[in-house]
Amino acid sequence: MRRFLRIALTLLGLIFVSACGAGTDTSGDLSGEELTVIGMCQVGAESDWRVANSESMKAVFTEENGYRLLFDDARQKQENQITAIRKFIQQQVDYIVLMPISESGWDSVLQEAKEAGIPVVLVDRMVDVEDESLYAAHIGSNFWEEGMRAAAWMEQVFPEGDPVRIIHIQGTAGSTAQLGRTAALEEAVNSHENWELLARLDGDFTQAKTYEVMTDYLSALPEKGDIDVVYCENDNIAFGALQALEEQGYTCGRNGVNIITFDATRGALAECLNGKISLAVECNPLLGPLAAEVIQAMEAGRVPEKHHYVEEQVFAAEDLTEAVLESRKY
Ligand code: GYE
Repeated sequence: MRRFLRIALTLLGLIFVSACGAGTDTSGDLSGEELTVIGMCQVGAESDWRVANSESMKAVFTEENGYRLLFDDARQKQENQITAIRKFIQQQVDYIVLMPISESGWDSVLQEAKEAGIPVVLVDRMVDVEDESLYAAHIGSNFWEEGMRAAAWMEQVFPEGDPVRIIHIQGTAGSTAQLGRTAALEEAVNSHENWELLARLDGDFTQAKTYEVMTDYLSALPEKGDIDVVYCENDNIAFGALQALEEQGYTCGRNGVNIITFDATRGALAECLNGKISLAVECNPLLGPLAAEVIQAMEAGRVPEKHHYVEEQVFAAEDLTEAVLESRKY
């Protein structure tokens, strides 16, 4: 309906503009577009999960499916995401899909989108805003629950009372994935007297950063450390940690340092199958179809449910099979 009005207004505008003899529109205004225009603000390409997530979005929001997708890669910077949202508002897109890098700092720009009448769909992470009406829906994972699954596995494999010495490597500070997975580990450590947090490092969800901080940490130890678990907040952190640990002479796996990871992308499942990663907790990046469903519901005039969570499972090295790895889509 809104699009129909926009088309009519744009046509009127065009008649007016050509009557005045000036035919060029430099505003980038897409309000007359017949396809549903989606302005997408992606975090970046920091991880395998993120790349799979972007691909899933691009695969559903195609012209054949009736969409024009304007995809913005913020290169891991919130200010770039905010600039992209403002540009999409100016262009009068039909919907904004936002993967917010962190939870805070969204009130004003989302208010601007609301005032422009553009619904915002959050994908993956959440925003921390006073007014829930600033976003139409959220689609993603329950990161705290993912962390609790990892803690439950630790409880099951480490004999009660034995020391469990843990290194915790966090993802991007202030992101929902970091906050949830960290909160779960903190709760678990606090409720087990024999679990000890040796160090907390910042891996920013990337392999390169983690390799660097983990190498620094391990090489500063006076002697080889007794490490039972490295709790990695995503697969790329796990890859960086594994690389650093092996280089410093540690054995990873059920009889050495147990790497726990989140995402369970193909690369991590392969390391799990070969025994170097002990546990991979799934976080599903293939959120494109669900995002399209929510947008279709709004197009049909329905109010979508506010929160949509996806089903996820865990893969332990001991029961992972080649067949599961083969069938992995991301
Ligand atoms: O775990 C990580 C990515 O927010 C779920 O961000 C996402 C996380 C994912 O970079 O790999």
